[in-house]
This record gives sequence, structure tokens and C-alpha cells, in this order.
Amino acid sequence: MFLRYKAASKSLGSIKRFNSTLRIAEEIQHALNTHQPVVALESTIITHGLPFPQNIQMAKQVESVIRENGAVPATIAFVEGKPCIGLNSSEIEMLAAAKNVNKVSRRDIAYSMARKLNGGTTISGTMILAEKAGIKVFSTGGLGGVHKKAETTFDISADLTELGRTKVAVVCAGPKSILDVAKTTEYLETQGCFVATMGPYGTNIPGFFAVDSGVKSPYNFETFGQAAEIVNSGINDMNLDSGYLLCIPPPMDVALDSDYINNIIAEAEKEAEQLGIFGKNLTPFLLSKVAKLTKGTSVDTNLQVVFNNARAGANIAVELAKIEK
Ligand code: PSU
Ligand code: MN
Repeated sequence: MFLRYKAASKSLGSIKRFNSTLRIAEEIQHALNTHQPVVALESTIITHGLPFPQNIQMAKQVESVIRENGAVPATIAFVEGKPCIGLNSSEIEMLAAAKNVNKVSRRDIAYSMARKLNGGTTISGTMILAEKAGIKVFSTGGLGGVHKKAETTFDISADLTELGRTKVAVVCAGPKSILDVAKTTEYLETQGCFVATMGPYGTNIPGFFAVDSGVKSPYNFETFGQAAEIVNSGINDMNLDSGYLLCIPPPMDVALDSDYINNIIAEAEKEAEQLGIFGKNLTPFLLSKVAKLTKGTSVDTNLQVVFNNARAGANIAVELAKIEK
């Protein structure tokens, strides 16, 4: 499969052959062939991250934001087992409304394909498909990470190991405070993932809802061009087998007060523990509980953060395409 993929990236004829596994929308394939900027988008945020019907609104609007900023959007998901790079609007609506969609990280890919399941791809799953399609920039909302009490539960998101092994730059607003941000940062260092936050030297990693998680960012960048240069050095020049986490702090006017959101998160965590929720169900449970407890405020912030990251992702992809030309 890997050899076939390698061969596929060389000529158009064999790309077609690989397409029998990966379905790449024509517009996206054309953009990739002609070195136009493309930005990958995940679909777990549609299927498990946001409530219906805001998830449909988000999925469509985020594609418009990518286009307005000069790049081609590539929403990634499994449709009846087929790994798809680019969805049409009826597929987005189907995934957003369906109840029994699988949540697909690396370990869930083969099963989803063999059983012809619909699947929303997490950051981990999306990175894998983006890399196979030749997409280097991926924008999303919040990152999976090391859960609190991971020292006893071992609950560490597959997003982090993927960031250690797959050549894609993930643009996000940092880990939500449902996670242990300090441990997440340590884990990413062990994995060899480059982590930087947009802002002057010394700007901390954002905490998704909060501008500042209190955890020092290993690196900073001040322009989209600088971010693109780093990604270009690592992927194109050095061909390192690892990822890049580019954190964009949420805009001040949409960020939530840390104490307010942390109290709500603590309540959601308590309930998850009482109900014995664990594994792949934990993050979706916490997100929907937080949405309920904030009466939708967290969802509004979530949407604005996703669009803000999409703008950044598109701009980074545009700058990277300039360097690659
Ligand atoms: N964090 C969010 N919103 C999300 C997710 C995480 O704030 O929608 C989703 C992403 O798809 C991420 C996944 O990759 O949850 C991580 O799930 P887990 O914690 O089970 O690895
Ligand atoms: Mn987990």
C-alpha cells in the first residue's frame, strides 16, 4: 500500500489507481497537482464535537472561510467505509445528522473501511488521510491530549502519537482545559512534535476557551510566513516523520473567563466519573456536557475559534505554497 502510494504521488495515471482507495474530490486533486494551497478539515468535530444543527452550519461556513482566505478546503471523513478527501453538502448533512457515525482515529480506520461505516475523523484520523492525499496544512478547533488523572486512567489521545509520526501541520487553539495542558505539552515533546504559539516571544500556549493556558509554549511565531517556513524546513527540506502543532490563541472578544469555564469543566468531569464514561466516549461526553452547562455559550465560542483557526490555516497554506513554487 505504501509503495503504491509512493508511486501514486509521481504521476497522474497512478494517482487514479490510488484513488480506488482514497476518494479525492476533483477540485482538491487539481489544486494539489498545481501546487495551490489546500487546507484539510476534520469531521469528528461535526459528528461528535458540536451539537446538531450548529455542526452543519460550522462545517459549511468553515469551508467558506478557507476559500475567502485563498485556499481550497478538504473536509475529510469516511463515507460508507470510503476514505474521502472532500465531501459534498449532502454528505456533510448526512454525517452531521446521523446518530451511529464511528469516531475514527488511527486504530479505527481499517475496521471502518472493512465494515463500510460512516466515520468522523479525529485529528489523528484526519492527519493520516491528509498526508496520504499530499495535504500539509490542517486546521481545526481543539486538540485531543493527556486527560487529567492520566497517570491512573492512561487516557492519552491518539492525536498526540499521530503528531509524533505524521507530516502534517495542525492549526488549533490548543487543548481545552478538559485536558492537562502541561502533561500534553510534555507528551508532545517526547513524541518529537514541533509546538509553537502565534504571538511575540514568551506567549503561552492557549487553552482553547482561554487566551492563556498558563503553560509555556516551546516556540512562538509572529507571522503566517514564519510558520510556513518552519513547516517547509521540516517537511520539504528535512522530510522529518513528525507533525507540527501551530496554536492560535482565541480572539479576546470570544474567549471565556478561565474560572467560569474551569468550574463547569470540573462539574462535567465529576459526572463523567460517576457515570463511568471512558475511552473514545469521554471527550464527546465532556464537550456536550460543557455545552449544556454553559447554555450554548461554549458552542458559540467554539464556532468562532474554528473560523479563526481556519483563517490562520488558509494563510499558512498560502504562504507555504509560495515557498514551494
Ligand atoms: N477537542 C475539542 N473538540 C473536538 C475534539 C477535541 O475541543 O471536537 C475532537 C477532535 O476530533 C479530536 C478528538 O481529535 O476529539 C480527540 O478525541 P480523544 O480525546 O478521544 O482522542
Ligand atoms: Mn482518550
